[in-house]
Amino acid sequence: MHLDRFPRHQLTFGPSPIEPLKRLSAHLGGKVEIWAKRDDCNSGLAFGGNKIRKLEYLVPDALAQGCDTLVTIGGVQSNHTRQVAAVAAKLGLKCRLVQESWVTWPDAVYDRVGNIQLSRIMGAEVELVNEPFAIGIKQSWENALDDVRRRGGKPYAIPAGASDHPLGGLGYVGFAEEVRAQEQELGFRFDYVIVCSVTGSTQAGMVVGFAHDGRAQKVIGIDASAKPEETRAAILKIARDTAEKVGLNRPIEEADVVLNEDYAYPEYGIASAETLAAIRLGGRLEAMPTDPVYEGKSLQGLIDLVRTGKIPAGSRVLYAHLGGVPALNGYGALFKDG
Ligand code: 5PA
Repeated sequence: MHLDRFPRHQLTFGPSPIEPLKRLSAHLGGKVEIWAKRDDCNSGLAFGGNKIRKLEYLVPDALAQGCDTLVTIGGVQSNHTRQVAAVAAKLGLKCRLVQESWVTWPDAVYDRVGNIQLSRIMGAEVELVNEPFAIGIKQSWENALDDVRRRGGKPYAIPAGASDHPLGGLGYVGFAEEVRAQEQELGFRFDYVIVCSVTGSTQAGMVVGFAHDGRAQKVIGIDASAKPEETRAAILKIARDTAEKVGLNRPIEEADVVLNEDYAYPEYGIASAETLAAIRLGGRLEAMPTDPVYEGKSLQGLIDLVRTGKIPAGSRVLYAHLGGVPALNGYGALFKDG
């Protein structure tokens, strides 16, 4: 593999820490060792997260093209748009965000707090658009790109989640390389990696990165889109494109994309009672907050897979914590009693 062929603009602190979740492991019977890789605190840029790691590979392209405005899209409480706003501010670029009504949520301050508040504070131009959730290319985003051009700017187009972009899968190939180096120090290898998936490039990058040492199918995606066919297709496409880019020595097969659909209910952006229970458990046992849209669902998946023995006794499992905690502010009513 040749990840180092691609220029990388460092935005993370360096390798994100891996830590054991001892109280959670014990609570679930102590037969599976649960560890977390903390990409939720991988950067000082407005709380970091998985998009910062991806954007490290898009930024050199944006700068080389002489772009002056980063343009992207997400829901009202998108973590991705907040991280793009952060990167733009840090680099002295402008930022244009399309925030669609992907989630219908009644908290009165939903469009004032958390991610969207941070994006506004960092100077992004935020446009609220009344359109439903979908991970594909959206007209509203094309319109924003046109608008920047019309005003004489030079936009750099970043699709939802930085996923459907030629360089979008590279960051999480790097994640796998980082894990391999950390495993050397720990003196063991993880048997499974748990990752939340929606737009697909996080898992796609991991699939390619871990295919390098035969572990592609040990990357267990937990769908949070509730549109698993679209997410699965996105992961497969991005993984294949990325594998070719980095020169992986074997093709990516459909079976390499493992996506569990069991925890995305009732719908994208809405937490089930079981997701909320997982969020509380992570908070109470490990002081590790997770959000109701993404990481709470993958934490619920991890807990259930351990409890039901689908992750067998004796395994070591790595939970990739991808960030997203600022969105909790938009869901305050859910936790008013803890
Ligand atoms: C997101 C995505 P992928 O989109 O790469 O599959 O990652 C899923 C994911 N965890 C997992 C967190 C905290 C995430 O924010 N967020 C999107 C956003 O707009 O924030 C792209 C959907």
